[in-house]
Amino acid sequence: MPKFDLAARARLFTSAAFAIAIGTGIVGTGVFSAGFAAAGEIVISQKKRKFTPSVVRSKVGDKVVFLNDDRFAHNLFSETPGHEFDVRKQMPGDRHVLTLSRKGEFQVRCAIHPRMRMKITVE
Ligand SMILES: [Cu+2]
Repeated sequence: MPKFDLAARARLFTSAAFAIAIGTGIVGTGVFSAGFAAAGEIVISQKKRKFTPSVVRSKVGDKVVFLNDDRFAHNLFSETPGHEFDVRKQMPGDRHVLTLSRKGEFQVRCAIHPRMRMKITVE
């Protein structure tokens, strides 16, 4: 059997898998828009010692992804009762994922840069 046959089959398989993935995505979107709350992902950039966006409204189950887009370390934390966390040192380029597990409003700050602060409201 010539070699290109195998390659052609591999390509066919890959495109079929891709089509299935797209199909699932469409079905998934349809199901979620029918009334089930899909867990969302909110990306927050830390750049020039600022959070962008600095005010976030979200739902229980959502994930907040904090990206360090600066060239120096940050240290995310919250002292709001019931929402405490401390990331410690977050190096440039690092991602930190926070899953929002309870309702409420809390402030996120940086222990290294006191002016960095933002608010997350979980509904
Ligand atoms: Cu910082």
